[in-house]
Amino acid sequence: MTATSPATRPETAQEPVARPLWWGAVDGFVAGLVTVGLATLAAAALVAVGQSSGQPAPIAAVSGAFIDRTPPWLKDFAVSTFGTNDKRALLVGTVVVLALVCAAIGAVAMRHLVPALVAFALVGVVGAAAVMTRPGAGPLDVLPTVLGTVAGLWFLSRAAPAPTGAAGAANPGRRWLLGGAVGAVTAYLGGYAGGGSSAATVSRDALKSAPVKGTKLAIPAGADLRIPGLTPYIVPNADFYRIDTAIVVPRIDANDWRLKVTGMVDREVEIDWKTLQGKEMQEALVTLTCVSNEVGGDLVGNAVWTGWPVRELLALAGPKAGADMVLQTSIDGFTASTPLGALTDDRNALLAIRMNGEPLPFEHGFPVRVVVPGLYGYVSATKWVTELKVTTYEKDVAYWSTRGWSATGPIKTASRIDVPRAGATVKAGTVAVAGVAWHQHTGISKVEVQVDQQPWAEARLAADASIDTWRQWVYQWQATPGSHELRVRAYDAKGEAQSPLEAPPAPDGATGIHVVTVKVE
Ligand SMILES: Nc1nc2c(c(=O)[nH]1)N[C@H]1C(S)=C(S)[C@@H](COP(=O)(O)O)O[C@H]1N2
Ligand SMILES: [Mo]
Repeated sequence: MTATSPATRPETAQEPVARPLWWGAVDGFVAGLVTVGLATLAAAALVAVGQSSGQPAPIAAVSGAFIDRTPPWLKDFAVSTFGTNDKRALLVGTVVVLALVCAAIGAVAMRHLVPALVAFALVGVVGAAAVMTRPGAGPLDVLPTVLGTVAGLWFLSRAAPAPTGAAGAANPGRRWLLGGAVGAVTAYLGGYAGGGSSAATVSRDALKSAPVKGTKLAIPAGADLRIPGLTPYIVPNADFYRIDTAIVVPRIDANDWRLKVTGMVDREVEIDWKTLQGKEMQEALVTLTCVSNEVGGDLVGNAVWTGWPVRELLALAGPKAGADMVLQTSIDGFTASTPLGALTDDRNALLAIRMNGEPLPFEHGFPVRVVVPGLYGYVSATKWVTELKVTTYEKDVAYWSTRGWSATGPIKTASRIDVPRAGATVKAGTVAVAGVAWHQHTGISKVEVQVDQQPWAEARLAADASIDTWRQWVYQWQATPGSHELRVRAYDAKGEAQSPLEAPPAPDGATGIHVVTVKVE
């Protein structure tokens, strides 16, 4: 008989079994890794074979569920602390918390195996619950998390000492190495495969070479002052700010994309990618702004958008009298409440498919997003849009409006100094003070700069390309040595000055004057 036979047990049991607590913690951690790895890989497989349109990977699902339950103040804190990395920070946070919980369970398992296994299973149930409450979740979505959890339980029960103390005491290094390798490799493969659906990339690449049907836009030469340090008039896609609640950027195969118009309409209509391609496209310059932008902040950007006017699609459906809002829905569950009027009047509200001539980047909504001049992004600029429900403000409430933000989101007049930067040191003499000012769909008529307590002086405005975009401005300042405060204020095309009152972004956009302090030598 071999060493595993009952006859030899007493022999092994006589060895002193001194298992330090951290052994158990490592076992718990590795069990968690095995669970997450297998679940992530299985989730990627489920998506790859087209059996899931939800978020079957548990880590992403838990983070996503967390975001959707985040109070506005915490969201503001996350955006201001981590900027556009807020999602990565949340994913890392989720993983760290899970790792600690698993380690604790592993430590408990050394003494009390059954309660530890129950606790581990409960963690799995939390993951499964998050997965099943994600938008678009189907019954099969639960499988990856169940599979992973069962594997983790098995690992943990194997790691725990046998009643005699023999099995668990032997060779933990090998067990950790094997479990760790399985967990890490499957997590890596799952993350890799889940990150990019190749069909989506192929459909996006196909649009690169497709001809654009419609009119080309002419941008006046003088719209960009080309001053070093001044944000370019048109922001390149790679530098464009990004704000969304998607933990994993949706990668949609354009050929699977459909947009439905529902609700208070004469007839529901649906449009697919091929039909949209055949439409007469329009190019429009529109500056997007986030309501969370602080005074002087950079959550604003200008791009050329190519798309089909939303009003033409809505006209096919025929909105009924009494409707005053369109509830836009995205594949990721995000919703936006847009005033119906802004989508049916003559402004350039587009179902955009291109950004600065390129197919929309996945991060910015490929295959189709909405862009509406004059409204903050959270009430208008739905990425990965899938449904437009014609309705009323009384009946429906959108994603951020249930979280304390205003239901309608007209953009406020604002201005920003880009150069010199706050805290910069410049040479005495003529210094170009320059920046941007915006009030989309109204336009900017005047910008003024104030140095210290001197009278406000008029800046020179760059050429006006559209009332829907920001406008660059420059003021030639005769700088004298010392420390100076520079202020800017803008007037919209109606002659109204921006509000000097300091207000935070919530609930409907920040106001106040941007001030920078610079040193002159
Ligand atoms: N699907 C989806 N669309 C969305 C959001 C989102 O969270 N999900 N965020 C909105 C917000 S708050 C803003 S400011 C803009 C930002 O667009 P961008 O990321 O392309 O700059 O997208 C809007 N569209
Ligand atoms: Mo936003």
